[in-house]
Amino acid sequence: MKHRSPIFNDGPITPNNAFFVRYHLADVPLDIDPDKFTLEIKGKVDKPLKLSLKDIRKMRAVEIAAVNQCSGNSRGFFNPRVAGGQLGNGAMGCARWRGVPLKTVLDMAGVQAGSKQVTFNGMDGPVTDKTPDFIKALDIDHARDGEVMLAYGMNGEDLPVLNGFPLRLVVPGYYGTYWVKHLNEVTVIDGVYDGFWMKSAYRIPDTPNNSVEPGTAPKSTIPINRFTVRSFITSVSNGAKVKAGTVKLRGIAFDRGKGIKEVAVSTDGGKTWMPAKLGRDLGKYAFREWTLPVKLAAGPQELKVRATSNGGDTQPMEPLWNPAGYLRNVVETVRITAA
Ligand SMILES: Nc1nc2c(c(=O)[nH]1)N[C@H]1C(S)=C(S)[C@@H](COP(=O)(O)O)O[C@H]1N2
Ligand SMILES: [Mo]
Repeated sequence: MKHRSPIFNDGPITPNNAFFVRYHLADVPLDIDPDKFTLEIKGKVDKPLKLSLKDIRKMRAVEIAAVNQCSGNSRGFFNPRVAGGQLGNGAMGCARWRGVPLKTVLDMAGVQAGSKQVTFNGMDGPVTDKTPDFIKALDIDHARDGEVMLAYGMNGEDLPVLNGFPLRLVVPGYYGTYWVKHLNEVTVIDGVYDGFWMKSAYRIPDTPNNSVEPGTAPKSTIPINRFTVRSFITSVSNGAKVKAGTVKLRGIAFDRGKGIKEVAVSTDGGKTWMPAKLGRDLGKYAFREWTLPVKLAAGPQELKVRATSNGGDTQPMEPLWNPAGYLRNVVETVRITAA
């Protein structure tokens, strides 16, 4: 079938060779020697560490299925338009990540009292000295929550080179910007990190729904953090032609980590909604599959899908707006023709 999403219609796990790739800096390390690679844990710790990949692989491993989504996923649909990569809906994916909890190595190093944040730096670098290095930060309690992970495995394989080989941060429920790739430097600090990629970039309005009147600037901002709840129809896409009668729709939903409570579908422009059947549950951070057979009469059809999380969050019928084009989660509409 032509009009469906080949990446996301194949179950809740996104294959490694179909997973999106995103970088800020041009100097991407393509030939890291895993035998020479080291991860440094330093800063406000009692015992600074230098761990080899072997050291890390020897520690007790954990696995989690979690969605990685770029903050700017779907930015290209913003109206009025905003600056930045005009992404469609493909800058997201769900994988089984394998590695060790960040907490394990932080505990080994011994975080000192009064520490406030942990910063993360990878091996890629800027090509000019005017570009700030890509460094991200998490609050110390978040970094030690046992879920934030140093991952070396993705869907049963080593991390692909462009997804962060040999080690990346996995921050379940949080936007991809925090999922630092080729991670080799973890620094515990006693202040709030004020580098460019935290202080100036990746900020959202400090308002209800983190949105502002379209075209206006927020008075104050906060660092982007957890995902908004989203859902997609993956079995048909805009422009598809289907046979009139019963059509089995399917798709995916995900949220910030509460898990999906309900997915509903409308075939009448949002007047009435039918609950879909939820599929395999791979955990509260993963894509959740859904299916629903609907009856479609001959003619143009407008299909809508809306998810609600266990936290009670749901998707707006009208898009919210912010100047950086983040957090998009309007109810998606797919227009098809039944004949
Ligand atoms: N070292 C490094 N890590 C990085 C980035 C980067 O530019 N450099 N970009 C981040 C952003 S913005 C996103 S969306 C994710 C994308 O992860 P992926 O390329 O594995 O899909 O990586 C994050 N980790
Ligand atoms: Mo991103």
